[in-house]
Amino acid sequence: MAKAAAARSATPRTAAPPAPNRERPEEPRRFEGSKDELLEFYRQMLLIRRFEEKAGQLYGLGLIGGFCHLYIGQEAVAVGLQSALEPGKDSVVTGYRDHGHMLAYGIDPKIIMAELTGRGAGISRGKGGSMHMFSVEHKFYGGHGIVGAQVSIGTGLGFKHKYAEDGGLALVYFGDGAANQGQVYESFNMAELWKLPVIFVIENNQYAMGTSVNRASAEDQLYRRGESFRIPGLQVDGMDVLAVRGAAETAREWVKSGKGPILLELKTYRYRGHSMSDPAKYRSREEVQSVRDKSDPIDHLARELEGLGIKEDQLKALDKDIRKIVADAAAFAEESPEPDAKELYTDVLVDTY
Ligand SMILES: Cc1ncc(C[n+]2csc(CCOP(=O)(O)OP(=O)(O)O)c2C)c(N)n1
Ligand SMILES: [Mg+2]
Repeated sequence: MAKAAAARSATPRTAAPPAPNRERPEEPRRFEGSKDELLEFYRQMLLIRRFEEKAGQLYGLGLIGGFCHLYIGQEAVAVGLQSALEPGKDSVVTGYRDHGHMLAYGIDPKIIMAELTGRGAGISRGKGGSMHMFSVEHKFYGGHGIVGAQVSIGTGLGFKHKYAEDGGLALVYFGDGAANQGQVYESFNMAELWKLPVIFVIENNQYAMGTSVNRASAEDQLYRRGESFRIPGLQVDGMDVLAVRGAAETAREWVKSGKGPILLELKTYRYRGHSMSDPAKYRSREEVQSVRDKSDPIDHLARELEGLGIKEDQLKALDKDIRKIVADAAAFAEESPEPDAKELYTDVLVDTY
């Protein structure tokens, strides 16, 4: 006892002087793209929306089994961020709400829909389903069902880019709920210590299943979550694709110049339930409607395009084309055969290692 008390009293009472301040990135500027670039963002966001609506229908028809988490409302996040990356050079990893991220990479909607319906032509040969899609060719590393697990995997991807000196970065998405997981902070520590090229992105859609961010998070300004690791954070309007793209450029410059990781908090909203089986009793219809009316990312960009002289008819024609692409993807998925029985033992561990 006496020994312990002596040890305590030997502890210095004055705190060490604060470490020098970390350099901060400049405030990002809203992206000023050409008319064609903006139209492309619009097309990609609308493709994600229509694809997800169709996935919801197919789920209702019993054609999609297991879990299915839709991305409706959050389209500007994946499109704005990934448009600033180099596919095949930079890596991306995310959670189970992953269809939009794959579409934003230009991956064929047919093979994504075939994966959702568990067909052999799917991107994971029909064996991954909604939550576990990969494309090594695009350096898209999933698709993960364990909340927060992708953050340490993504930090490893960042380590690989630095170790191999291949000039790539890792874009690591996770949710507001995942932001309270312990492994996120172990990853932050290593990423900053080793100055890894990682953009950590919190997709703050306000809810983790039925729990609102304010109810579950002591610090609900999630962009500040890297502060004790000296990782700078920026809060971004995730419903404005041009603001997202601007922030993505700032973040890309930061990590590519060797300054270590950066954290972006994207404020967004999901219109549908957590997954297809969520009755969403924890929030009012009025709350959802009000976001749809005031902040919808696709409507937002449509108004911007109309200001640039694009006629409403042109946007309607684009919507028609996209509906056709999605209908074709659904037909392809329905017509494709299920995986061959011999696939049962491929890509899975069937032995000890
Ligand atoms: C380690 C772990 N704990 C709990 C779950 C169950 N679970 C699945 S999704 C989820 C909520 C995550 O919310 P958030 O990170 O905000 O992502 P969002 O669904 O909003 O995209 C929970 C608790 C899980 N899959 N893994
Ligand atoms: Mg969430």
